[in-house]
This record gives sequence, structure tokens and C-alpha cells, in this order.
Amino acid sequence: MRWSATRGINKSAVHRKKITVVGAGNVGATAAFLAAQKELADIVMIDVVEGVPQGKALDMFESSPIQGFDAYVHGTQDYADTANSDLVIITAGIARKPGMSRDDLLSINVKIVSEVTRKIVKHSPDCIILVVTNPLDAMVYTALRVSGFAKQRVIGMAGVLDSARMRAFIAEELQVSIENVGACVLGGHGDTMVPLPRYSTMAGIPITELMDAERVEAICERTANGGAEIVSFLKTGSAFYAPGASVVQMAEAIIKDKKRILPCAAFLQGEYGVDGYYLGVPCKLGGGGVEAIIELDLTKKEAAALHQSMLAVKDLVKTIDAFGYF
Ligand code: TXD
Repeated sequence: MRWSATRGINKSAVHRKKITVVGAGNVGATAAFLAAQKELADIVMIDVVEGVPQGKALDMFESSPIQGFDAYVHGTQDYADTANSDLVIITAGIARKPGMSRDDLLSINVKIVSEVTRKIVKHSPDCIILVVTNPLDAMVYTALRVSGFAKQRVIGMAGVLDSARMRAFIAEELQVSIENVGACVLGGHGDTMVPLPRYSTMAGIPITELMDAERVEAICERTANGGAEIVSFLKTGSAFYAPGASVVQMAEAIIKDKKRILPCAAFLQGEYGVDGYYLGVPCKLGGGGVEAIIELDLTKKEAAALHQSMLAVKDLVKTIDAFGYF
């Protein structure tokens, strides 16, 4: 028989969505692989280290016949390849090394996220940006300022991860399916995050009615220290399977316009009494990005904890504003 199609992937004939993942490290590569397996889009991975995104992308693409997904995965150093992405996930950055201060990390990652955002926006002016790089609430603020995008289209990933951790711990404690467990964590992505047991449930029942205060407190504390717990095992890196899965859940909500209610780092202008900072709050996430912010009723104690969390984010933002990049 005769087959008239061009050899290989005929890119001009592909009408899939496009996701770019910046940073082909642990979180970036995990997210790219999961997104491809879910057939959310064709994926472009870009990194400054030559060969790494190319090698990982090709390896993922070669798994597609086994995993049974139709998505092209491409690795590159060239931002032209990212053109017209629907969604861009930024994981590029460095992690803190011994002897480095928090400000050192901040000043390096602000530079990286600024530079990456500038290039992304040039080639994909209509995209939605999901930021993963730490310190999260300050990096997503950087991407907002540099991109000039509407706040709905620049979103940070943290709450999905933090609440997934809390859900896992609750399910383990109650010995029930994770499918029956919901959890709610607000605030900045750091020591000051605010797990909300009153809004965390098993089959709709608040966990505060299912376990004693001590067990609830232990779960909240383990959640807030979730990242550090993984680092203490890995020593040389931080978590990436759950973070990768978390950002892909957000990507899916956006790409499929699911209008899911998910905790996101969103730019607040008056909500929760916060003005001009990113903070983790429940959002409706769909094709337009953050389409609504849900304002929960908080007790005095919860509101005070959220305020503390906002002050920590404010501190970081003050520091990067003082760098004078934007
Ligand atoms: O909940 C959350 N938001 C987080 C955040 C959960 C987990 C990880 N979190 C943060 O994401 C973490 O503290 C880091 O700041 C980022 C990425 O974490 P990852 O574990 O993936 O780090 P890696 O493996 O070091 O990967 C970073 C990659 C690496 O391949 C670098 O070469 C690349 O980023 N990099 C760049 N790519 C493109 N462009 C530039 N300028 C660049 N600089 C570094």
C-alpha cells in the first residue's frame, strides 16, 4: 500500500495544545512526563544545560508506545521552539546550598525567573504561566511583574502540594481511601503555611470530629514540614514526584477548562484582607486561569495565622523590590 503522510511527526498537522516546561530538572521532567502521559498537550522542555532536555524528552517520547500516549515531547535550548504555548510551567532555578543565605537564593532565582519570563512572554504572549520555583510566593510575584500579564494568568503552585500531603497523612491516620479525603491549606509556601483542619474532611465530615486535637495538630505540623521531611531523606535535593503531580493537576484544570476548585498562589487585591501579594487560597481554575477566588470564613486564630504568613511573603517581596529588577 502507499502512505502519503510525511515521515516522522508532521508538526504542521498537529492541532494539540502546547505546554512548555522551563527547567528540565527533577520537578520539570516529572511534570513533563506526567502531562504527556495524560495527553494534555505536546510538551517542550527547555533548560540551560545542553543535552539534558533533549535527552530526557527523547527518552519520554520513546516511552509513548508502551505507555500508550499520543503527545510529542521535545527538548531544546531555543525559546523559538516554545512559541505559542498555551501554558508555561516555570521550574527553573537553584536550590539552597550549604553556606548560602536565603537572600542569596532569592537574588539568584529572581534573576533566573525574570530572564525566563521575559523570553517566554516574547514567544507566547497569550499563555498562562504556572510558577513552581522557590521561594514560591516571591517568584510568582516576579513572573507577574516581568510578564505584565493579568493576574489571572500568572499562578503559583504550592497549595495543591501542601494539601495533597495533608490528605495523604489524614488517609493514613484514618485508614480510608485518599479518594474520601479532602484537605485545605492556605497561606504562603513555607513554615508559615496554614493548614485548616475545620475545612479538611473525610467523606464530608471535618477531621476535627474524627480524631482528637493532638492527632489533628500532629497532622498539621507534619504537613507544614512536609518539604523538609523529604529533604532530610534525600539530602541533596527536594521533593519532585508530588510537586510534579501537583503542577500537572493545575495544568489539567487549565488545559481542559475544568473549573476545578484548587488551592493556588493567587495575586490578592483585597481578598482575605491582603493587598498586592501572592498567597495560597482556594481558587476556581479553568481556561482563563484563576477565574474566581473563594473567601472562606476564618476564625480569629486562623485569620491571625494567615496574616503571619502574609507578613513572611511581604518580607521576601520587599527584598526583591529592593533589587530593582522591575
Ligand atoms: O511547591 C513548590 N512550589 C515546590 C518548589 C516544590 C518542589 C520544588 N520547588 C522548587 O522548584 C525548588 O526549590 C526549585 O526552586 C524548583 C525546581 O526544583 P527541582 O527539584 O526541579 O530542581 P532541579 O532538579 O535543580 O532543576 C532545576 C532546573 C535545572 O535543570 C537547571 O539546569 C534549570 O532548572 N535552570 C534553568 N533552566 C532554564 N533557564 C534557566 N535560566 C535556568 N537556570 C537553571
